[in-house]
Amino acid sequence: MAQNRKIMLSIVVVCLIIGAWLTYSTFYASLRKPHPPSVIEWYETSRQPISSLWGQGVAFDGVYWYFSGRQYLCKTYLNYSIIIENYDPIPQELRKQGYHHIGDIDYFEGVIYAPVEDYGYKNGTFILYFAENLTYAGKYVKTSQSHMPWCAIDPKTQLIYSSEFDNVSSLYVYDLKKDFSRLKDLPLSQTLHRVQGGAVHDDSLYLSCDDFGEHIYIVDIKTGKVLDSFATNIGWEMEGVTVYKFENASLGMLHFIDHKRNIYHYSFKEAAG
Ligand SMILES: [Ca+2]
Repeated sequence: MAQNRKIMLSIVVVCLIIGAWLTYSTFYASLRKPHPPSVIEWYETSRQPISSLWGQGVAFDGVYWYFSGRQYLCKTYLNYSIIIENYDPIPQELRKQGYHHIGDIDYFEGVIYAPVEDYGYKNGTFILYFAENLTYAGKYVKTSQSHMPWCAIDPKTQLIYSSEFDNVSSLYVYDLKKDFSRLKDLPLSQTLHRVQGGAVHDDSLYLSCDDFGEHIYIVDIKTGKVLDSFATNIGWEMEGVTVYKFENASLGMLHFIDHKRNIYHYSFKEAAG
């Protein structure tokens, strides 16, 4: 009997110790402040006035800027002085069909990809231009998109991303390697409004939206998850965006334009959340 009582006592003591330890560790964990996660804080590094013709899109190839207007393309030096302009970029054949509005362009391997809308918003169309001289490259691809405000190419995968303009709950993904065939729709983790521009950098898609606060959204291009966003509060219509990390701190990494007024350069720092 005494032996049994000893065993029971030992079990009770062990249980009490485990219980006390669990209570203590839970209590201690609740007392400890969670480690503040580092968050990215975006800030404006500089801005420059732009030509009133450059109010739709922007791209950068590592050396030159490219700007688009509704029916206009332009290539400039880093200081925005003009190298070449095209005042009549939409091929006659497409103009006759009502194509009149170039959106936010992108650059990839010597070619400018322009997303172009028609009056009836029937078939948003990619039109390709030689980046060297901004002449029509002899290729366009119609899609079943209604609006086509922007396009952005992931140079790693050669996938081209685009979307409708408003109430955007998913992205369209086309494959350049398969002659722009529509590969899939990528659902977003949140619905975005008035999407005006896009650019891919390091597996992230940067979207510029003319929503309340003129936000930039950063999307994981593999999952569609909105990873981060911030309000620019520029107070003017948000337009195209491009991403290129400059050594020059005043140029930063993220670059976007408003409607015919400025180009803005942003950089980021890690801040305690
Ligand atoms: Ca762009």
